[in-house]
Amino acid sequence: MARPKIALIGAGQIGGTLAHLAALKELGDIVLFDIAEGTPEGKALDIAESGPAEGFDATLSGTQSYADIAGADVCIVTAGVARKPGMSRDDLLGINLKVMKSVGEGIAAHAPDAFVICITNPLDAMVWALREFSGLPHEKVCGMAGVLDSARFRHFLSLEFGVSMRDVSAFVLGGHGDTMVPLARYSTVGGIPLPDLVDMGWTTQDKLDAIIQRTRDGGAEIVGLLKTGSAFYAPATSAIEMAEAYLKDQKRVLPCAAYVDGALGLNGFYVGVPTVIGAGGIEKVIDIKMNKDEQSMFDKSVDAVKGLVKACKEIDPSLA
Ligand code: A3D
Repeated sequence: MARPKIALIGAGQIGGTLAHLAALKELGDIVLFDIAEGTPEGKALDIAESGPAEGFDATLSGTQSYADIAGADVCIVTAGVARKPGMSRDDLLGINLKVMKSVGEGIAAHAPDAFVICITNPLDAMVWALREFSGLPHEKVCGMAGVLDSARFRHFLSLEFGVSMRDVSAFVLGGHGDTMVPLARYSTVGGIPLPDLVDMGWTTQDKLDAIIQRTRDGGAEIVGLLKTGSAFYAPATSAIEMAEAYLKDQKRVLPCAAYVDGALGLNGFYVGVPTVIGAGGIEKVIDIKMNKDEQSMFDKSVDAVKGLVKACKEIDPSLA
């Protein structure tokens, strides 16, 4: 049986890290696509040359032609630009929307059966636009954000409690941005929900609130430290976890930006929700029950994403 084919659209910081991780994990053969001539070819060759020492079996190649992603099983999209000083949100939206158009058309023409994971920001609006431009089934197009946001929450909680990150599970919903909704009630240490841990005196509500805020600001914290560019190791790891769940039909329960039609009071909308990822793509959106406070945070987050989608439709009337 041939190895699966993984197309990475965008060979920047995250794209290169995705290629390295996919090779190390032997998830399949890897094609890096980027408009920057030489970048995908150079990264592919560099990673391939680590193969003898690592002992992986995978071919890596770089390209500027969508024809080379033909038949890809998974496409992970990081193509686009990041916000630069002086650039408004709408400027960024306009530029990355055009990128999503070319990527969506490229995937539709050459890899229409792929499971597509979008990482390009602003995430929830870009995954919606990518789905619209590609015309792929909704369950085959999703966005990576919740796995990363939850991983950040889990990391900070493990530091607070002094326990292994493996024993901390966390739940983050909503859009990827300031309005994301880390749900303490559904987050646990060794199965014990966070509010119970506060009652037990293992931490305080103030400390928990500070951790939740640090999670919301997780991306900005890294940008502030790096000064140029944004996080790429953990974002790449998170998308690889989703790709692996699809390729190995793992039925993983992972939060991601998925098309929600009927669950959580939403009709036909992309936002961060708990899902099951397996060979069918997004096989299920888990319709959790929220209390009044959680629902109002979630509604606020949904409204923020709706604002971005509206702005996309104004920029490109073909999407309206
Ligand atoms: P970067 O290193 O700039 O890579 C982006 C790549 O896209 C560059 O190599 C560009 O040449 C390439 N590119 C630009 N236009 C096109 C095009 N039309 N077709 C193909 N390739 C193109 O960025 P990065 O890898 O650090 O980040 C990529 C994206 O992920 C950005 O939009 C970030 O904001 C976003 N991001 C999202 C998260 C989430 O959790 C959702 C986290 C971190 C970064």
